[in-house]
Amino acid sequence: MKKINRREFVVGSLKATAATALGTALMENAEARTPAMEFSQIKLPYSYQALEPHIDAMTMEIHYTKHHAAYIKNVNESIAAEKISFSSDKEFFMNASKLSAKARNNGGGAWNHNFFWQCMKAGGGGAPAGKVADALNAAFGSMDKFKESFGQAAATRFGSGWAWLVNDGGKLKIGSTPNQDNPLMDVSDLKGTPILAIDVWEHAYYLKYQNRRAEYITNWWNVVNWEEVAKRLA
Ligand code: MN3
Repeated sequence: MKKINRREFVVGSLKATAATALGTALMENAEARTPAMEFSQIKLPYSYQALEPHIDAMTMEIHYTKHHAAYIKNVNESIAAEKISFSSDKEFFMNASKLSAKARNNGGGAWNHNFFWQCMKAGGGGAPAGKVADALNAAFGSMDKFKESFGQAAATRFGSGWAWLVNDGGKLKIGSTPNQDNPLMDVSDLKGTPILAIDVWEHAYYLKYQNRRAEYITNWWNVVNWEEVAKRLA
């Protein structure tokens, strides 16, 4: 390991201080110009390769850097252009029926993917432990039945969309939404707080699975992040 001499240390500290001051100034400046609300893309919690072989690196990279990034950019454009001002994502989605198609579709796309990335992890899958297993068994009869219903919702969503596990006022429910709609939207038939979701747009699986959506869904269980599900159920 390289030993840092005193002079280098002092110079390094000064640089860090200057950078902090500059960062604060930039932040204050940005705040003054920022619209009332803004969506941002979370940092992917793992590498593009991390979910191999179930989800390939190329799909992850395109999905994150092209599709998701575009939803973020487009919804923020809409928010600025249409002067949309809500205090939270939740309020934004509760008013989805009043939004333009661009704001609704891209807002959904922005939020849904941030949620989706966290539904997965490297070395995920397996059987959930403790209270997650208890909750799913109680609501759906067994883990197998839960997976079957959720898989069915994902497989039968016609065209592009999402399948969800939601908590609707203390009751766990499974359903799906078209396009980039989500269960937080007032326009959605399925309502509740999202607990788990799978993206069944073709862009989520086509490079590896082509038209075989069912195979993608089956393999997707191998990357599910049950710890995250546990946090959301808490
Ligand atoms: Mn997608």
